[in-house]
Amino acid sequence: MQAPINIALVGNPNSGKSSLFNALTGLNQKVGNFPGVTVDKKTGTAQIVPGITANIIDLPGTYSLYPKSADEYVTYDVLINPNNTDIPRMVIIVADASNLKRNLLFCSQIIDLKIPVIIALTMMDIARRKGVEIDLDGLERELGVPVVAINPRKNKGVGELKKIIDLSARSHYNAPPRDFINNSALANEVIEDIKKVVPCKSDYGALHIAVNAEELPFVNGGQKLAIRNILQTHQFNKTKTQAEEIMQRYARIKHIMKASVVENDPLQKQLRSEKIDDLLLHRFWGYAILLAVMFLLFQSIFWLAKYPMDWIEGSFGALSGWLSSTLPDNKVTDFFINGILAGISGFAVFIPQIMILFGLITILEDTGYMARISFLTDRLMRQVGLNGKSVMPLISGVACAVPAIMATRTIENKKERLITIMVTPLMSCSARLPIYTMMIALVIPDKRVLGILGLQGLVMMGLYLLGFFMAIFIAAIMKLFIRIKEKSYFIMELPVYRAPRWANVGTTMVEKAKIFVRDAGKVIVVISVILWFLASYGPVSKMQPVHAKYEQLLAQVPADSPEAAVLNKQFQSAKLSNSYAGVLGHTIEPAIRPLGFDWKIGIALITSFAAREVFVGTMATLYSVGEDPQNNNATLREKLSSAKWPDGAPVYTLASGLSLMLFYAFAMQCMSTMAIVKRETKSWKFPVIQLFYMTGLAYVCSFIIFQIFK
Ligand SMILES: Nc1nc2c(ncn2[C@@H]2O[C@H](COP(=O)(O)OP(=O)(O)OP(=O)(O)O)[C@@H](O)[C@H]2O)c(=O)[nH]1
Ligand SMILES: [Mg+2]
Repeated sequence: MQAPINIALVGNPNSGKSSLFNALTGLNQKVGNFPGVTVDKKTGTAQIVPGITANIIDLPGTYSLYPKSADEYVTYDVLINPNNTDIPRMVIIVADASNLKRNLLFCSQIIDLKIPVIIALTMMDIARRKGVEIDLDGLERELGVPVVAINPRKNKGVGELKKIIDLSARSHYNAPPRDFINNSALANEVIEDIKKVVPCKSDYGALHIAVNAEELPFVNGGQKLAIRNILQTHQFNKTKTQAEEIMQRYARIKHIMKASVVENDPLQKQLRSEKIDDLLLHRFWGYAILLAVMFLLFQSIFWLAKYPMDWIEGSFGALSGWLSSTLPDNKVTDFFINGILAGISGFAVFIPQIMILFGLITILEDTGYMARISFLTDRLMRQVGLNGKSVMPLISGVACAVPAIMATRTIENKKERLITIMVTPLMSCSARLPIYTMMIALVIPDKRVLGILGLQGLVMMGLYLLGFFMAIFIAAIMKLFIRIKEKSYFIMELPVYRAPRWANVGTTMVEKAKIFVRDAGKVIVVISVILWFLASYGPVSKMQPVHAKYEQLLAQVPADSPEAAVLNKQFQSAKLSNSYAGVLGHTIEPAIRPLGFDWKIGIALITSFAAREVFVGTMATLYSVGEDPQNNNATLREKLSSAKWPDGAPVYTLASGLSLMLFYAFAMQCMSTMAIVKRETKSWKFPVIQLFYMTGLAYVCSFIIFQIFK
């Protein structure tokens, strides 16, 4: 058994690399129908033939070997940096056959790096529909490297690819002896001199060092100095050389295309995608449809999830009611029902909504519509200092800000990328969904507007829109403050429309539910347990008088009388109010009172500081601990709607409900986001700014809305 060989998958964006990665490794790397799905490298192992295994490295897509954005640098580094731990033994170039000319540019550059190369042609089905016929043998002869047609979406041709990998691994194929173009002629002396300073496998590799030396991590200070000298002596002109290189490559590619590709009247055949785009990108209808799609998305989160949610909620209520009537009435039972079970039920209810949200977003991505949204909104984005490419992170921020912030790597312009990172957490992520849902059910009547539109769904959509417009607004402000000057442009390829792969949609939904249950679940259960302790015990000096008072009062009435029931309820809530958690909540109450929040909400604000998901679980625990045990099968919603201020006024009114929703819409409340912002911006400065501006914004908006509606 040999040691596994490293094989890198590279190619233009959206050409099918991750699909091939999944087909080879059996893993579930994210695949989507738009350029820039993969923004980081990911490794998996594959059995090529008995005796040969490979580490397959999936990489972000790149248009050419001259990187412009952070994700392209990831790929560039693997290909060019001799110290990279993933340095590939061979490279599979995944090339889109329906866009062959442009894909061949990148192929030719890799070939000239003198790394063994296999070209895997995907999208042959689409090429055929476009009327393009490719002579694979001819192409192979012209390029001097093996070419194989595959369809990783349907798992076709992967077996043959493996055979070629095997042959290549046993050195049956070598890098072609002659360069694709005459690289050394481009800058002969420079290349020769650079080779003396930095060891290079190829002329083309040396040329890259000449162009990019300042940015390359493996070129040390001394070498950089030497290279600067070389470039100066020979008066090396970066831009001119690069332009010359690309022109020569295209000239040869044109020749190759003529010899081995037949295009049947390319103008005649309008693809189905183009016809659909005539409508979906229409100057008026395009936007109308975009709004309708967004509206449907948010309505369905409500409609579709309603039944499973009711069922889960009812089941937990029944379960805890049944448990409290069967289990012995002691501290352990109380801990189990009001600590653990309440915490779990608080978030389990939202699994259906989270699954539906992720499912719908996956469908948008898979069909190719997501990329159209970028296109449609580019103009708006530009005015506020963002870019059409900011839209994808913003929309995926609706699911979760963490992958969304990583997705900003595709934005070439540093300022636009930074602003996108700063405002993405304002988009309402799935962790806010439970809070919105709960509050909407409490304070927004279930009415219809104009006969068909549900008011609750409208408010939900309003909250998402609010997040979006706030993001735009803040971006416009930040644009004035961030001083990075760089040219900005928007070039994005529109992928062809494809039917969503339902298996992909299904696995994404299940995966996300699992992650939610595992990650959020862990935190929520731990916090619920701690909270149960804090809510069940308190400082003796405060608890003693409460016990004394109510035990005395209870002794005066018959145990099963209605008066006793009332007293018991008051006793429980007095205990909670004087517990450690209660004391904590009361301490911060003055600060949040102007927003319409009571001390129980205060506790939930504290516990959910690191993760919003915890909010509902906290409320569930607090309202279970403070309840009469007989009432345990009431749902959280019922308990909340009967919550009162000491003066008898309800806690959850339209004013306080709106205020709470706004607070969670804007406040940072997410450690994972801060961590990823730190990683992507490489400094604590930005997450800290984010924490302060978002929390401040949340406070001010909640304050205003509460004062208006109260
Ligand atoms: N029709 C057709 N679709 C394909 C084929 N191969 C992949 N796809 C689809 O092409 C889209 C892009 O696939 P990905 O695997 O995400 O592409 P990628 O190269 O990893 O893209 P980035 O990570 O954005 O660079 C998906 O919708 C796939 O289902 C193919 O041979 N034919
Ligand atoms: Mg990918």
